[in-house]
Formats: sequence, structure tokens, C-alpha cells
Amino acid sequence: MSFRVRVITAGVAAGAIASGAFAFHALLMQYTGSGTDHLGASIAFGDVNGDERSDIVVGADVGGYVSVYDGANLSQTLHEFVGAVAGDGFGTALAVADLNADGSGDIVVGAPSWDGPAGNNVGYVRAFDGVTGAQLFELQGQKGTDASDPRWRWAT
Ligand SMILES: [Ca+2]
Ligand SMILES: [Ca+2]
Repeated sequence: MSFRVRVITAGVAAGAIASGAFAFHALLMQYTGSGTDHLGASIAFGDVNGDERSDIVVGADVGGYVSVYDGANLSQTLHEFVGAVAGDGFGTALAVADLNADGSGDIVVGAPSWDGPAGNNVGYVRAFDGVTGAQLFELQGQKGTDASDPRWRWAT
């Protein structure tokens, strides 16, 4: 079984048959995972390389990786990130935001199934610089037993 992500643009061509109008939807690009990667489990958009065109970020939560594709050249991979360990769910959640204020979007990836020092399935979040791909920071979930501890919700 494989999972695919298709990038489709709407209404690039239009025509009419008899009394009805219709539009063609052209397939711009298809990204295909392998095995049971779950490529396409998460998707985010944002300009990570500063060329003012949105790039495409795709997560594979079972495969444990995230691929970043250049919006100006859809077959060009800008970055590939992998999780800490197999089965940690890296790529389950994605976001793009300019965290270091350099004008380019950075990539934030969640791995909710990671077993850390604080316990099983505490998860972690990593942020990567959109231009260089360097890791900016990592946040790890915490286990707490005190209900007033705001981190407690992470552990439940
Ligand atoms: Ca871009
Ligand atoms: Ca940035």
C-alpha cells in the first residue's frame, strides 16, 4: 500500500459540453510514499526559502519523516527531516511560521508518540530553520501528577 499527495490546481482550462460548462483540474504534482508511510498525514504551506512563493511541507507519521518541496519547482526537495526513533509519530502535525524573524517560514513538526524520560507518549516538537534546515529547538512533553501544572495536560 502506498500513500500519495496530489497537488491540483483548479480551473486552469474551461470548456462547455452542450448546455453545461465544466472545468479541467490539472494535476501539478504527485508525491508518493512507500510501504505504510502515511505520506500526507499532515500538510502545511509557507514560504520557507524566501522566494515569496509558498512551499509544500508534507508529513508521513508512520514513516517518521517530513519532506519540504519547493513551490517554484514542485519536483525539487528543499529539506527532509526524520524523527528521533521509529514509531514516534514524527510528522503527525505540521506548521510553518517565521520563528526567528528572518523573513522565511520555519517548519515545526510534532511527534506525539515519542517515549521520553518523562514517560511513554509524552511526545516532542522540533522546529527547523526554513532556509538552512538546521534545528532551531526541541520541546519535550512532560508528565505531571499535579493537576495545577499546565504541563499535566501534555501527559494525559
Ligand atoms: Ca518558497
Ligand atoms: Ca525563519
